[in-house]
Amino acid sequence: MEGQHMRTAFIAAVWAAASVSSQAGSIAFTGTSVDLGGTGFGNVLNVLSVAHKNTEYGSVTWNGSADVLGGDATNSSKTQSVASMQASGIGGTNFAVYFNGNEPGNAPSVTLHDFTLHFLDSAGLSLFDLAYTAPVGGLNISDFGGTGQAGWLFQVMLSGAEQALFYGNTANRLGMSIASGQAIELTAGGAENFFLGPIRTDPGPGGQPTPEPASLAVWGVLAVGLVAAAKRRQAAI
Ligand SMILES: [Ca+2]
Ligand SMILES: [Ca+2]
Repeated sequence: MEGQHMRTAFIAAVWAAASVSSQAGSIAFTGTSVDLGGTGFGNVLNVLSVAHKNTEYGSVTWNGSADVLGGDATNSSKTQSVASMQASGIGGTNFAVYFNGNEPGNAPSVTLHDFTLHFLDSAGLSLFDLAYTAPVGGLNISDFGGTGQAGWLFQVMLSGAEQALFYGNTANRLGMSIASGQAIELTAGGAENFFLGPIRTDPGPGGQPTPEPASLAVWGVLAVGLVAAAKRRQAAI
């Protein structure tokens, strides 16, 4: 009887933990860049553009009637909170943030740290935030392609509750921020830009998708075969 109680309590605890974790979504770096096929920023859903030499941070939120820009996000034509994202094909977990750097050829990389997406209602009040947490030392990224034409893909995975809350009203808006303590490093040249869209899979200029397990297995079999062949050759000598 006591065992039964303990098992029930254990199941309840696991269920509670699972319920809590299902409340919060996450943002993941996919390690791939994709070709957006654009010719500039006129045909992407811009959210944040930051430009500053050496380090960059900044933010865009919504106060109920206008965007509020902060830090190095001074370009109001490329920094704007976004409403009606569903019209651009974003929905469910089919939701990406694309990072499109703009760096000179002699210093092509930047180091990206944490950033936060702000899910807001039409009055600018917070529905919830979702943060991307970079690995220790940040993500060193290069190979950006043209501005507005390519981007490194971060997948935004909203929980079911977050999807219902955010997509439930097309007047809800998305803002974004990079805190000063999480500034992008090694920046030069033109602005670094973040824009939104559905998930794409066509590889961009730096887009080297990590090998899938199936193709890794093929390489593994090939390697084993080559080693075996080398041993046979050695034995024959
Ligand atoms: Ca650089
Ligand atoms: Ca730059």
